[in-house]
Amino acid sequence: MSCDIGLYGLAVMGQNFALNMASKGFKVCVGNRSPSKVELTVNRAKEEGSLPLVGSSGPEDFVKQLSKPRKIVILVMAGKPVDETIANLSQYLDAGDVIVDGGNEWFHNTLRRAKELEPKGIHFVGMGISGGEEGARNGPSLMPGGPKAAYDLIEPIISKCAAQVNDGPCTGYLGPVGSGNYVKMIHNGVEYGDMQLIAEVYDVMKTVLKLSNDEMAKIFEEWNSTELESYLIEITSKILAKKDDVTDTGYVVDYVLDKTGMKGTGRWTIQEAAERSIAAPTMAASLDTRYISARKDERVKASAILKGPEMTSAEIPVHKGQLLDDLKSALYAAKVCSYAQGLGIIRAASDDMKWNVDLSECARLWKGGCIIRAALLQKIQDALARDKNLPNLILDPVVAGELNDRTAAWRRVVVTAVGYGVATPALAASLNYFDAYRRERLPANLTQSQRDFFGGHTYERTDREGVFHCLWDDSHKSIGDIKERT
Ligand code: NBP
Repeated sequence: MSCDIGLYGLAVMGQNFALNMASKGFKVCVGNRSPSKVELTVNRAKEEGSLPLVGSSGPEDFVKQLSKPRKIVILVMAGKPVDETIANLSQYLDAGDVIVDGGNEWFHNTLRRAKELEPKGIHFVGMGISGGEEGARNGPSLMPGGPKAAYDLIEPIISKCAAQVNDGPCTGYLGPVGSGNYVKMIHNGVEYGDMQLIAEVYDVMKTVLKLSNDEMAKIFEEWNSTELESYLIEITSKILAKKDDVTDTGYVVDYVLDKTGMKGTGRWTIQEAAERSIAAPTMAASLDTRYISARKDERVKASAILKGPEMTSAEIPVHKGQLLDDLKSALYAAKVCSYAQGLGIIRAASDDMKWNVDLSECARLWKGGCIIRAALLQKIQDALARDKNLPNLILDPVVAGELNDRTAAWRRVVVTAVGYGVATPALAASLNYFDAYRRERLPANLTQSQRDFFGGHTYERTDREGVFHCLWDDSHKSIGDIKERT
């Protein structure tokens, strides 16, 4: 059969996305470096109701089975495997064909590949996919960036395969090549922030309030029908409630080693934030915490040497109901600030790269299918649609009102956690971001004065136009020959 689309790379994501496309009625040809996964996928397609999916014996056979212009989704490990796969396939492709890389790829690699394929007339699209195995099979969030003509060719297929929400499929044209990978990278950075914020709330519940796993599971379950409704809150409740069937005592989560792994997209997010001069303290705190978690051996030693405050509720009184309400408010507010940071990075990159990414569209296609899907995203979408030029999400009047309503609770949580020696770097980072951003005047006047003192870096004044340099003391006469520059 002549296939509508090809999928090359049949690990977790590829297999499931191929079956997803086939179950929507598209004829799919699949290929993989190791033939065994081709066979496995073909068998799965048969078992799942004779889905229209065929295998291939190698790159040439794979390409031969596709109708023109050919559309190919690659889902192999990011980096070199993508280059090798493109090289193997492109020798059989023609001008006008489309390659879509669905991996978590560094956007500069995507830009390079698009350039390399340009002379052959092959269109290249970088499309972030979120939702893991389950999402890939039943409806992920798809974040494509590439030539519009190429997007138009794949749109009928990806729109049907993406998660569907109140206002359509969780996919849409994000912009030129690179933008899709970029938005996915920031999605992952935001995911790091969300996960860390939830972990800190869990730590306060467990360490300060001494709640049981079942109590915490119930609270997260309740929160999932409030403004905190989200996939990550939902699975947190399920994780906390899961009994251990290896030992038949206790809960799985309590046996899980406290070391968090990572694959790189969180680090890229922070590198990019620095590259674009955008503050992203919540996501940076989340990344730092993963680094600290990885140093388990050192922490074990430190726990015997370094002392915490050993606070008791007599010294810092805590009222359980109040602290739980406060945690809920703090989690929501801190999450909003984290999203503001992530969207700020996308805006800065989009401006620099002239991608013209619509931020409300990003929020829209994160509403379903992906790991950060959350009720909050509708509010974010609405805020960014109200004012496309909003410099920061937290300047939207509705969002600002929600933050202002929660600051007292948020501060109480951070103060309590500090008092008890429970690290809450992301909750505190978001609060500090909020407190720095809302201040008309920061102590940056002193910092800039110091820069001028030791380095002659000059400063601007509040009372007149121009650039100034001051002779701060006699020892700095050597750099003080410019007293005032305008
Ligand atoms: P992996 O990232 O684990 O990659 C395994 C696939 O890459 C296999 O098909 C493997 O072929 C192929 N491959 C490798 Br490794 N080296 C190759 C080479 N030199 N040439 C050709 N193929 C090669 O798969 P995944 O977890 O399904 O993820 C695929 C992409 O989607 C990645 O970029 C990932 O970051 C991204 N992603 C993953 C998830 C998730 O939940 N797993 C979620 C969202 C996005 P083989 O079978 O012959 O070894």
